[in-house]
Amino acid sequence: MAIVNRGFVGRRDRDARRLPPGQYTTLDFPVLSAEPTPSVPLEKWSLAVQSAEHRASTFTWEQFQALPHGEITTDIHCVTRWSKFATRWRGVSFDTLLGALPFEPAPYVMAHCYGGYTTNVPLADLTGGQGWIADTLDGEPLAPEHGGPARLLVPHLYFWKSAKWVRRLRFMPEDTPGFWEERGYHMYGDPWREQRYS
Ligand SMILES: Nc1nc2c(c(=O)[nH]1)N[C@H]1C(S)=C(S)[C@@H](COP(=O)(O)O)O[C@H]1N2
Ligand SMILES: [Mo]
Repeated sequence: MAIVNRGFVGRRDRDARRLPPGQYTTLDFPVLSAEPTPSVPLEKWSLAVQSAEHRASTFTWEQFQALPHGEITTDIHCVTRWSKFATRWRGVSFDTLLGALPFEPAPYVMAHCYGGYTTNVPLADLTGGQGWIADTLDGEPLAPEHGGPARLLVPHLYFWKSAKWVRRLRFMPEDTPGFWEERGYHMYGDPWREQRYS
């Protein structure tokens, strides 16, 4: 009896520890977009990476697909309080992307999206397997409403940092607010410290 009971409590404990403060878990996948879903044909899609000195490297869809891809299964946490456990993504890690650049990165990144959305993330939060350009979710090409063809994925920060429809990554010497950050969201957005608003 005691053992069974402890096992049950243990699992609930583990889930509780997995959930940042003020969040609840959801099984479906809500769509949150400030703008209409842009339609980007793959032959027109590109990802530009821009240095702080305005040098740029541009990847076509084909070139992006040729970069080594990896998989990550991770929990995600939206500032509107839903969290979703164990989402399975495939994409190019920032480590891989940085290795393909002919210039040195700067300490902050602004992600610019088709549709105009922007968000800022420190480079230190994108390296070491933490940041991805994801193009696949649960084994399927990333659906347009969830950011397809490709989106940023930075799952240890609130999900507004995971910019959908990413088209340009711009390195910056200083941290500068993006779309929601200019409207009062936190500059960093750590769900474990409930950094929702500044
Ligand atoms: N381009 C763009 N990216 C975005 C957003 C947006 O409005 N536009 N919303 C952000 C927010 S607030 C969240 S919670 C997630 C939602 O992603 P989902 O719609 O795939 O759940 O995308 C983030 N990335
Ligand atoms: Mo969000």
